[in-house]
Amino acid sequence: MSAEGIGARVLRVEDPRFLTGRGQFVADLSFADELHCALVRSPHAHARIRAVDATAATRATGVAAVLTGADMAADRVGPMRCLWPIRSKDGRAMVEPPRWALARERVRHVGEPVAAVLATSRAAALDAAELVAVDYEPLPAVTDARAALDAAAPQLHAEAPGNVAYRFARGDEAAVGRAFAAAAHVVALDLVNHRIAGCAIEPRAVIGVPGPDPESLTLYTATQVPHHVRRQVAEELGLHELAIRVVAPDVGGGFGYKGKHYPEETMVAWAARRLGRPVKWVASRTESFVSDLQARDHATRCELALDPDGRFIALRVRTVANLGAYVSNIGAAIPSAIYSALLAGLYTTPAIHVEVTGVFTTTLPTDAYRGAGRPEACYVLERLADEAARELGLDRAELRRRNLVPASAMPYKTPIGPTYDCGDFPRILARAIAVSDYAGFQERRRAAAARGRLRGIGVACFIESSGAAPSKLAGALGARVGLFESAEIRIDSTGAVQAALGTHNHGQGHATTYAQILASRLGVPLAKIRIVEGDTAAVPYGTGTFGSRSIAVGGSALDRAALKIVEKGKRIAAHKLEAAEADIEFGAGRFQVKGTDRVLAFAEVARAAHLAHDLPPGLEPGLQESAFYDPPNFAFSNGVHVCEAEVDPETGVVAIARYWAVDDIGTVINPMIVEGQLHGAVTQGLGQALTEACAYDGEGQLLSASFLDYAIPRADELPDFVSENDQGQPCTHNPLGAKGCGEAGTIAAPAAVVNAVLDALAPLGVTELQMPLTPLRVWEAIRAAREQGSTAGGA
Ligand code: MCN
Repeated sequence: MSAEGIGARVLRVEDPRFLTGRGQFVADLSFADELHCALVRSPHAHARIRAVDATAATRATGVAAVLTGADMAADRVGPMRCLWPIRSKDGRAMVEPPRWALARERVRHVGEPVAAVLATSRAAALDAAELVAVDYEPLPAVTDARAALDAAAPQLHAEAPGNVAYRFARGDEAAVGRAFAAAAHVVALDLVNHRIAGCAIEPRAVIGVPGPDPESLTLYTATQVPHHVRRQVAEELGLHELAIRVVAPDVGGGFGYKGKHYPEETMVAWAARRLGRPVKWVASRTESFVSDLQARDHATRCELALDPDGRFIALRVRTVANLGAYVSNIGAAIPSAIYSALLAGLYTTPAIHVEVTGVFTTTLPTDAYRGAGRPEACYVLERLADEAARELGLDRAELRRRNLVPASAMPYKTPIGPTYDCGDFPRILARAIAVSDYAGFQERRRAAAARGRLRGIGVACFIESSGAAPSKLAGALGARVGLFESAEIRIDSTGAVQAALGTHNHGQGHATTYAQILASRLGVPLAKIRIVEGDTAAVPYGTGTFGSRSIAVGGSALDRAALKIVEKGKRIAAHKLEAAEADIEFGAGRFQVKGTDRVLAFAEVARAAHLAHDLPPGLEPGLQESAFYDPPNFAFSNGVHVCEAEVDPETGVVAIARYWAVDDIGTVINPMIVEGQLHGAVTQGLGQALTEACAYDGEGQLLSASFLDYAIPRADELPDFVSENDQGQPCTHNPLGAKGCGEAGTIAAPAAVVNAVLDALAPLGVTELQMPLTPLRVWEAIRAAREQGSTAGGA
């Protein structure tokens, strides 16, 4: 391992710029003659738009235009189409009602954009937006997906009777039925995986700059997926893709929800072209809460069948998934194709059947948030495993151990679809049990009791389909996008390296880890390597960053392109050193004739390539290569997380005492960055488990539209995290052996925390709790258990 290459714990090269205030985010950019945009958003969850009167707003100082859905219709702007439609179990296509960037005739969630005010300052635009008079006829709201399935529920879309978008099914229903009939034990749970919101530091922002020729447009947007946005906006505006350049400069966190195309991008692009002036829209924090995609929102009935020895013999899952008012990009696929694929988890359960009903409600659309489908699957499995252990009187770690897929079974084809290429799950569990001193827990429980606290321990095993993954599979499952990645490497005449990738860095440290890969492959110091992402004009093509795919897919493309650079370098070196190409070896930045001291440094070869004075016959000048990489499979990261929590029985306050994570993410590029990723993701998982929730009232008003009401975790509430990476099982099918790490914590943490808190409350007889475990909810559960205890005692 070189001091800077793969495996080195180097500090992030991008940080000095951010720490000294030199980051450049979309809101930092301004353009001559720009107009500021304020959006008039629906105050109703559901309403018919009778009329929009923009007269007063249009006359207000500084206002250049007020645009509505009718103007957009007149300009024939197309609907926003989702990227992954799903088929119902009867083979029918999912219902995808049109979603317009500015509402037409009806609004279906609070915050839906209705009109755009363009003015010479942000203040003028915001003031004038207050003057737009929209005549709404309010209609009844329904925010709970199960309630939306009721025959009497308000109907959102004429084309979706019963508010159903799809009824998805996967697995062998008959085999599951047979196994349940023969089971020694059956455990069942009703779980709510509630709705949460991503809360990046930087609110979303978009700027559209027309020109220089009439067809072209540059769109600056805080996105994780510049090429997807380019394609979607091009389709909606009827342009070819190359007419639009999408730039996602520094982005202050994305967490999945910025990985999707938004109405504001369509609206800004269209308005800028229509008015022939730059148009800028920047969300406020409250506006973010009512316009950013939300996530999770599952109601699930799940049942696990076990044999007399506690082996899982079948799993049956029925989920009602709240899609919100419209189908967002991947919003339909996350609770169906993606969630269902991981319901085998780390276990050998031979028969699995899952049904998911995707439902429209008068809420913000749901889509990805860190984990996207994987935390929901993990929650189902790990809550069931604990419940099974409790009902069978088995130790929870022991029950899991009995059911793990052994390393000898790899590659392991799950009954639900995916084939895991590698993994040693029993070793990971054993390590997690050892590092967390699981065996010594009872002592810590007693010590906590002496302090008046109830202490519990929770375990969660997880698998993640990181490195999303074969384009062919995505196509077979209905996706309208591929999942490959591209990298282009340019070497200048001094041997300095610039690499452009189709992924996007919004906090993950790509400028460092990609450079570390190049340092290893090309022997060039980090100081001479520059990574470019987030500009469709600078990158050959890209899919973007989501699903913890950058290292496994983008990194692999980079590795391939680096290999091509070395191959070309070898041809040049062989020619210059008058040796056979097969005799040239490359290492530590030097081309050397095997067994001799005849050497050319990488920079010398680069210079020769650029001078082209003396190249092998037929070889093109220059040193620049690109590679497109389409992975043959997902990279199955996995791990076991253990949490200890203490409950104050008088207040219901939960404190996370300790948290241990043992993960298998294959080859680790930068252990420090991986630790940071884990800490961030675990924190977000703890947030979901304990405090975060999007709350709607009966009229569909979002009650949690500020940080006073939406409670994200704070540093002083967090324990020390102990994390370890087991590198014994590198991914078998990508050239780095790397598996993704970005989401591991959000996947495992909610289940680990809830299992720990239920364990803490077990002595009181509490067996059921739904997230988030707010003090009130926990205290109420304790009180109910005590009351029941005293009634039972008195009876
Ligand atoms: N890495 C590594 N060795 C590995 C795996 C990863 O050194 N075996 C490094 C990578 O090189 C990269 C980082 O860890 O620098 C994360 O890599 P990866 O797991 O490939 O994930 P992505 O880069 O694709 O990031 C996406 C993932 C997701 S899906 C969300 S959501 C997320 C996240 O990462 N959002 C984030 N981490 C985030 N971190 C920050 N700060 N902000 C966000 O919005």
